[in-house]
Amino acid sequence: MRARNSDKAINLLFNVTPPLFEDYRDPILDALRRRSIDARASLLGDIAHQDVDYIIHATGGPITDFAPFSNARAVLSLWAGVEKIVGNATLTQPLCRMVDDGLRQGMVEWVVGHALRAHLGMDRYVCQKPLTWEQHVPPLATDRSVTILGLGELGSAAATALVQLGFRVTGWSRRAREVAGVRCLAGMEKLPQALASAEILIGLLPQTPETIDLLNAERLALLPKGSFIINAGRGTLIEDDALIAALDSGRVAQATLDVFRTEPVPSGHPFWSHPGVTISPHVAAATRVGTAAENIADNIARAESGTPLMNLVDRTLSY
Ligand code: NDP
Ligand code: OXD
Repeated sequence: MRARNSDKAINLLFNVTPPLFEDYRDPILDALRRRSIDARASLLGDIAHQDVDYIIHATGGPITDFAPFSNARAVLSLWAGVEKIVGNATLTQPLCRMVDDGLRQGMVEWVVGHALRAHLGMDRYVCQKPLTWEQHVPPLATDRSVTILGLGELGSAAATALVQLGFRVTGWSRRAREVAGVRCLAGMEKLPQALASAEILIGLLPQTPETIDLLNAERLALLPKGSFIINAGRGTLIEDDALIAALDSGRVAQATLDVFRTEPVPSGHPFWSHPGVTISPHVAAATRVGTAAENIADNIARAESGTPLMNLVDRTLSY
């Protein structure tokens, strides 16, 4: 990594949409200034390719060929999920993804909210019109088993919050993990066990070749009857047709989906009309400008001082 010449302003190229440029430019430049780094911000077309030091990236940005940016020291994603860029063959620069306190807190709130909604059967009273006087007392959280697929930054934070509420939480990941109070399982051979106890199943996995269609008909059939699915990782995790069939058969009582194969969900897709599906339009957790700008600035400061980058994506794993 090139050592920093402190007299020279560095050049940031924002590979983002114009509204995101407006949102992020000043917070990132300010955060860098607080770290004694002067920087200039540009959009594609405003700067020579070879002068770019860092690329700030978000899905929807205009650059698809990263090869001409031969002096760029890193591509820094504003998104946690990098499936749309990680396989780009022109991208040889280090790729860092977003790990952000705002993103983490937002996801914890969203997951806990929907887990409690499922656990308490809230829809019964919220959606039923006219309401009839029927009492359904839910079990306590201590008698409810929840499984979280993915025990990374977001999954482990959600698992911890659910443990604090008293739920019996199982977490599943690729490598062995330890999260206090969570029964941690790892690897494909443990997936059936993780699914078998999932009265509430929460998806917080990245999209990789291994996770696409992971929840097919055969695996959905391993869930306890009447389970709830809450997916906020990526929409490719669950086969759409298999999910509809599992809902129709009662294997799955309800699915709350924040992520989809195609976003927005195309009109006419069965999810729109299925009574067991709640569509949440990819709002589970958003990167927050304030905390994310600090993250980007921290990483640039590290690169400039020759310290290893944080949150590097492992290209061999695709996340
Ligand atoms: P991390 O990379 O921190 O964690 C990913 C987790 O998934 C890890 O525990 C990892 O295992 C596990 N995993 C990956 N592949 C496999 C596999 N083949 N088998 C078992 N476990 C696997 O990611 P984050 O927690 O930060 O984010 C997760 C995803 O959430 C993002 O990739 C993104 O798609 C999505 N997201 C959605 C948002 C929304 O608003 N809906 C907002 C932000 C993110 P291991 O621990 O062994 O590495
Ligand atoms: C992300 C997302 O990956 O919002 O950051 O899904």
